[in-house]
Amino acid sequence: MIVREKNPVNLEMPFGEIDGFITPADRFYVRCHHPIPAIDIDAWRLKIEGDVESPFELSYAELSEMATRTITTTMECAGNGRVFLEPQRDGAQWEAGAVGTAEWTGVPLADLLARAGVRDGVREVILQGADEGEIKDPPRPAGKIHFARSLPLGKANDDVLIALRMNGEKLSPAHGFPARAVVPGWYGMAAVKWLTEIVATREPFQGYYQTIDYAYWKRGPASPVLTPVREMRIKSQIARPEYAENVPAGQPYRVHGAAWTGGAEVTKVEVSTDGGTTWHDARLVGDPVPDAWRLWEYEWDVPAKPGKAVLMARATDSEGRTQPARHDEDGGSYLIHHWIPIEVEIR
Ligand SMILES: Nc1nc2c(c(=O)[nH]1)N[C@H]1C(S)=C(S)[C@@H](COP(=O)(O)O)O[C@H]1N2
Ligand SMILES: [Mo]
Repeated sequence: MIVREKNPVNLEMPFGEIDGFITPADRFYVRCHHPIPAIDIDAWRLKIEGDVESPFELSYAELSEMATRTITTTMECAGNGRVFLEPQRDGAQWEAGAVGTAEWTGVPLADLLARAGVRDGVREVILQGADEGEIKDPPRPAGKIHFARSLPLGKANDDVLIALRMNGEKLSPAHGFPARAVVPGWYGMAAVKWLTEIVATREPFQGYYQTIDYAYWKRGPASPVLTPVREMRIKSQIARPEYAENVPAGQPYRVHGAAWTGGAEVTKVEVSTDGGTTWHDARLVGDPVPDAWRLWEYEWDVPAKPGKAVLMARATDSEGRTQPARHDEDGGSYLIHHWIPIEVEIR
């Protein structure tokens, strides 16, 4: 793993090394805003409260006894690929490895909300984690705050899991033990780790991590509106060749990578080996899995003449959405899904 920050711990997988559909837990990127909280599992409780008929709390044993569902989803940090932005932006300088696909097992959030009895008029469900810390740069609230995000009630009741297991094993501390949210089709910041509180609310939640942080400017009929980052944008990444790799001249080379999107299916991946002038269809590998990435490959006939080449990949989904040629500045340092040029050396 590549260490982007030591404390709080932030690790990315060298994306060039993906070798399968499922990302093993110890190769799955780690994104933490605060130190990993020390959790005493006997004292830990998950509270379901707010605007509900009967608030309640569960111990780890009680939560583990509930009926579970297992889903395979891709999770990408909304800042994945930030290092490719020009000019350079503040924040963790992720390359392409702040993304992974895992099999998650957990209790549907809808079941917990049904048991609590959500009152009429509730619009959002806030998820809060046990981790806390002070924000460095203004604007910021005073003192320590917890990591928290909200979901619209419709999404919360649709397909969100309170996951207890990742790839069949108990969650590791870095990935949110004892329980974390998994929010299919959304960027990773929605997948709150070390969950302690689930709060139903009538008001749109305006917490730090969906206003000051993890928000973008959405265009509408009037002035741009600051909007929480939510659904993942259509994106493809080249795993190999890697940036600055030496590619043997005059031989076939298997260009490969992965592509994903939020709430739709990847239907096409194209590859350019001439800096975006011409594009060729890549082969989509395996069968589509909802809300999970699709691996792809393309056999490149590498020219016999040595020199530089610029590779790019671009994906299209079943909603007809495709990747833009350039980064959308309204996304700030998030939603990075433009064609990312991979320069290689043919030798
Ligand atoms: N409590 C808590 N949950 C959190 C975070 C955090 O810092 N604290 N980081 C979020 C972000 S930004 C991402 S991308 C994902 C990363 O999950 P992972 O570390 O298991 O890959 O967790 C999300 N959940
Ligand atoms: Mo993230």
